[in-house]
Amino acid sequence: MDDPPRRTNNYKNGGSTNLKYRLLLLGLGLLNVVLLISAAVIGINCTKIKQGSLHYQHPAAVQLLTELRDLFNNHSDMFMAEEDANRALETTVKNHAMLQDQLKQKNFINDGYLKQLEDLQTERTTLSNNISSLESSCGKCPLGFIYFNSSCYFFSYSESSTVKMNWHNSRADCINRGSDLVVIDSPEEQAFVSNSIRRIITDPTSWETGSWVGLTDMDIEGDWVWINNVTEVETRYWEDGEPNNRGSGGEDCASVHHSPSNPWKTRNDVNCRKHKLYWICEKMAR
Ligand SMILES: [Ca+2]
Ligand SMILES: [Ca+2]
Repeated sequence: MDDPPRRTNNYKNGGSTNLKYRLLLLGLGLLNVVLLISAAVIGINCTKIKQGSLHYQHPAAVQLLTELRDLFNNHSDMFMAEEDANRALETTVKNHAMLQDQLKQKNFINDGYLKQLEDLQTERTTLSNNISSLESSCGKCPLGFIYFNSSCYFFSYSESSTVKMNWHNSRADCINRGSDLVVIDSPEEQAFVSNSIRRIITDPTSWETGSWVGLTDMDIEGDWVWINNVTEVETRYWEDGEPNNRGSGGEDCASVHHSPSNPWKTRNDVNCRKHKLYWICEKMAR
């Protein structure tokens, strides 16, 4: 009879190892169960805590939240109102600037109208004076003569701006018109002549735009005598530096022309025969 196979030490060692594995597996399983239970408990508690925190509402907190919400809503309303007010302000400023521009334009137009009105009033005054002058001189002066202070005056420039003659021919023309060269024997007459030549002479800076008057020193040099034999004693009506009797043949006949720097200083001595100028005639009014 054969002996039963003997269990070797290896066999013994293999059984011990299996037992360890089983024990280890059992321990791990138990540990898993414990961990699973712990996770479940923690999850449940977390859920409770979370739910409790969500649903927990203290009255003071609720009031604060409500006030905070109201404040936020009020702030939003105020912000929107501020924006509306800013837009309205911008519109108002633009409208104001536009109105100011319109006002400036209207003032400019009004100034133009006022200037035109002043010009028309001045023109009406001038026309009125002319009518008065014409009415007062009506029938007193020949055609082409201007009435002033009981005399009639003819300014050749007003008849022709191109015709000029020497002093002798000019005097002859005046005589042909029933007059003679003007004799200026009062400040009023000097002012009348000064104003008249200022109106009719277009180039007041040149002596060649002057007009002959009835004043000469052809008999005695430097002794100025009017054609009515009255010696001129006034010297203030000569232009500065005149009379100077300059040039060959001298300058023995007086002319007048407008002096912008001093309307009173109108007189200049000119060569009677060589130079040709306009002339002024005078005769007594009827
Ligand atoms: Ca002279
Ligand atoms: Ca001179």
